[in-house]
Amino acid sequence: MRRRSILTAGAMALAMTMSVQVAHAAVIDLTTDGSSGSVNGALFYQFDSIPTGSGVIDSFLRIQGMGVQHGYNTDGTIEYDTMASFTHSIQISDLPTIDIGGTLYREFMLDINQNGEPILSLDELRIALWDTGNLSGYSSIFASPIYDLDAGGDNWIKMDYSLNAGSGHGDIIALIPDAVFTGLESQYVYLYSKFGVNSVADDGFEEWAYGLQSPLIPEPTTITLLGFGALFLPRRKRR
Ligand SMILES: [Ca+2]
Ligand SMILES: [Ca+2]
Ligand SMILES: [Ca+2]
Repeated sequence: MRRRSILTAGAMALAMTMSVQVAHAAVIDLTTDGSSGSVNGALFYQFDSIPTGSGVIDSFLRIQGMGVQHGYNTDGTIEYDTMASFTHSIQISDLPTIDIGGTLYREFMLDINQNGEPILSLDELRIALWDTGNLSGYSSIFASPIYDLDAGGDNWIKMDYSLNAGSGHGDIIALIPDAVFTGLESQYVYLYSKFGVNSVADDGFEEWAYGLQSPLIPEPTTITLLGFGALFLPRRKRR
């Protein structure tokens, strides 16, 4: 009897924890130099990725609009605010990996371009896999993404264009756990993103890319020094 009540209390505590997680909504503030944050296992990092020229990165998705804008990469018919130039399919094998704290991640770079309103929100980010690279019509694969920024709550990422202003400067590094990229390396990677809901988009395009030769972010030891360490090291208690 006593044991049963303990189990029930444990189950209730677990249920409460789960409900808190479901209701959890986070704002990852990347508006200071070198700031970072984590959502649903992915790491987001404010970082000046230069150079961003051809031969260094492959830009695979450009989105441009005013206010709210969204789109995804495909070799098929482009939709929404996706720009035809540069947008194309990519495969898992294209994405460089980086080991951080014993966990392997796949790296994406985001280059934002704003003018009158430097603060821009990344409100939705979904990554999905498929066997072919030319899906159109906002395929149902996005209903079963391997990564969803909004899984468990309406999360968003706050970014500041002015930190890395000017052409050729990437702004955000997104590291998605390699473990979610299940299946063959030849599988196609679809990235859907929406900007401007919490802070409006203006001016130039937003562009997703990956490093052609290696990850764009520095070696893990350097990353720790720059700030990722805060995610892995226990905080000191104040006395
Ligand atoms: Ca930029
Ligand atoms: Ca959101
Ligand atoms: Ca823009």
